[in-house]
Amino acid sequence: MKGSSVLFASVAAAAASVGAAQAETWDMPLAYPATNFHSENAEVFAECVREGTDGEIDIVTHPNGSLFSGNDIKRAVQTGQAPIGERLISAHANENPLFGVDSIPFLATSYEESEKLWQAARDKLAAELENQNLVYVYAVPWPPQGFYFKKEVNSVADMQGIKFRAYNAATARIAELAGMAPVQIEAAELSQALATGVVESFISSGSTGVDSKAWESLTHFYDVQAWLPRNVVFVNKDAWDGLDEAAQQAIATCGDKIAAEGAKKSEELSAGYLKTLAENGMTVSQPSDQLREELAAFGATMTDEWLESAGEDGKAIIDAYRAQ
Ligand code: PCA
Repeated sequence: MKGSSVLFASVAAAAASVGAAQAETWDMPLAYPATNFHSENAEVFAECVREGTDGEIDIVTHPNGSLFSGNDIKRAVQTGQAPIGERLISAHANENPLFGVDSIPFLATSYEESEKLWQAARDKLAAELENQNLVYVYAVPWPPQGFYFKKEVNSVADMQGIKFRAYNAATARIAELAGMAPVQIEAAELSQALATGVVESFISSGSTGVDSKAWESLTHFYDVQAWLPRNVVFVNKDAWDGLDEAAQQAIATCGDKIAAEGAKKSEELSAGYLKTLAENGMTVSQPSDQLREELAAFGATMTDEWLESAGEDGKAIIDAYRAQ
């Protein structure tokens, strides 16, 4: 990959300098399966860019962590090993708390709220990505996050000691607050981790529960709707700067289109995933009042912690969100 992207950068620079259109293949690493709706959106985006640039940019998606594993995608794009990629942005909250704005429990729990929060946060996130040599293109929310267990769980006391799969700092923190043992695992490895008992519970969308066939190992899903985390698509800034303005505009326009369509699709598919879990034998239900209250208290704690860590920018985002 490294060799071809270096070649790519020099070809793009040469093309820009003579003002000629040059067909380029852009490999796009994705972390989730080809059949996942995010991966399907990326395909639609690629087609849109192909059309919008008259074939100048040919984006080829590589789903399921096949080119770079989820955890390596952001760095790969920052360093130019891949010109474009998609990543669950909250997985990088340890680099900058702003990247975790979409995973603050119970702050924004519906598609409408998630959209408002993102409107309030997007420019600041894009600026931080730019500091990291990345150009923001689009983001799409996952369906609301709920808990998967292999037994009935009605309170935090019922969670004690359970091995819990985490995918970002917030999910690890919830485990800690609940007395569970967090293990960081990519979605692509989740089925295996469940089957071998490395983990026995997790929090995620119905989408990932279906992708992972959670019913093969687990029995209960609690639809707590804790937050709607986002996948963000970004371009390496040097690759971006090597494009002419028309190509940049075409990519940005496609990004806006896919962001809108992707959010709609996520919402439309949401209930169907839970139905699939139930059809495969899982008990899909609302949390008990006690569990709901205990989780809400975690949410309050974690909102305070996030505001503490995210400083002025974080406060400005939450204030702007709450003022809407
Ligand atoms: N699926 C991803 C992130 C959030 C979601 O719904 C995962 O579990 O890795």
